Amino acid sequence: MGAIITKPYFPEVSNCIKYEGQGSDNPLAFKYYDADRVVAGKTMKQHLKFAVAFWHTMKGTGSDPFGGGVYDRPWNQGATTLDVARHTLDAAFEFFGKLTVPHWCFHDRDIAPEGSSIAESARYLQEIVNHADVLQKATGCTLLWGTANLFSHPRYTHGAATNPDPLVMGHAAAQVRQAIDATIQLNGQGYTFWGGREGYTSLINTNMKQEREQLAAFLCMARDYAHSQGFKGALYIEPKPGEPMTHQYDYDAATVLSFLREFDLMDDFRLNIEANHSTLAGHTFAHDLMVAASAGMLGSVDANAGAILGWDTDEYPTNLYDNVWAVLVVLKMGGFTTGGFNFDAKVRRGSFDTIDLFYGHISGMDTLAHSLLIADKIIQDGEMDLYLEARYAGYKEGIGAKILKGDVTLVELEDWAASQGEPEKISARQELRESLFNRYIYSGVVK
Ligand code: XUL
Ligand code: CO
Repeated sequence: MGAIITKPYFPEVSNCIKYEGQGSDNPLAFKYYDADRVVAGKTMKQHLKFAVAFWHTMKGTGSDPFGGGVYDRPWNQGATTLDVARHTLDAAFEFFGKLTVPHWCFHDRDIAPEGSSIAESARYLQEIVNHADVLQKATGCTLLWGTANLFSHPRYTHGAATNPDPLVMGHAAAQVRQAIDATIQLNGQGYTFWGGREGYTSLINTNMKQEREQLAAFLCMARDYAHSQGFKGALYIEPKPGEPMTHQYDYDAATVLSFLREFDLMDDFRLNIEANHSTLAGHTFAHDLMVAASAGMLGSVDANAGAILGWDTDEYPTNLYDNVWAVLVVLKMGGFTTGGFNFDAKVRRGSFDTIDLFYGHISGMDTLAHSLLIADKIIQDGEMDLYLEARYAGYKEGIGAKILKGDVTLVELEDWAASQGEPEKISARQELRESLFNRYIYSGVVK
């Protein structure tokens, strides 16, 4: 990582965070994330492709549904809103450098203020993107993905692309057009569409069929624009089941895949799966990742964790079990290409200090690095794969293989079953499998 080029907004951390190993009791050191350590043919840095989310880290205020902001951030100062934006970006790149993350992610309205017209907003964004360009070149930290905030402004209350008023979609088009340009200028590897308010609260006033068609039409326009500008990165849809709307059109991975198939968009979009969104949809994180990966559609991951509160609490990932599964799915699909692990996570309301931002990210990075070592060990040992192969062996040859090839009729299958009699009752050994899996988790597998 390049030199720190701004005044220190984080004086409590004077140097870059280093790997000190499991024996270290330094809270400002990595215990597992050793960026250059090679695992399964790539460095940890290349596998995990960590990104910091600008919105939570730099713009988070600690507000919740019961109270407003509580943090005093030293970068929240300046004569104009553009000055504040510049200082916030300087502070962000100081943070990225000290944390040694290779990437970051932003929404247009996180990094630049909204103007009083489309043209003024575009000017503000361009100024700030030019500044980000300089900071990226100076530090080596680059954009994982960009996006547009199509949910905070009051005009988006009834949705952006799914709004009954095409003028609202027009404003969304302006933001997405400008945010795609910003992503291209900053060499972003991807561009994300999270639905925001694309959903509804009641069918009593909603034409669901048309709203979904509007959304598809909007995504087509955005895709065509990105391609016309030579954008080579990936376009992602990020599923989420509810919040802010009661019913979100991008409920979960399976719903998004079906939407993309319905509107013939499978070749143009991939999925960005977020842990806390999967659990809000009633799934595990691993389930949604597996649904996306099985369809060859897993693009990137928003790493975080939910709590029992029942809303999107966006905590840092600290749970080895869930994250070993996540890394397993990523390794088995051959790793990320354009995507990575973006920490869509924030410090708790009571974690007032800027140093808490370091503790949160260090903890998340170590959890995923540790998970990488364990997932690699599971794959190397091959025991889990052997078990799965044995369990599905009936489909490897004979009638099973013919079924998968589509070479058997229903009647032929009936005749075969009649000749075989009752199937054996074979235990799925779930309890044994769980205990074997835990051996990997608890052995720690490091050194
Ligand atoms: C909202 C969420 C967003 C997206 C980007 O729950 O996850 O921050 O990741 O718009
Ligand atoms: Co997210």
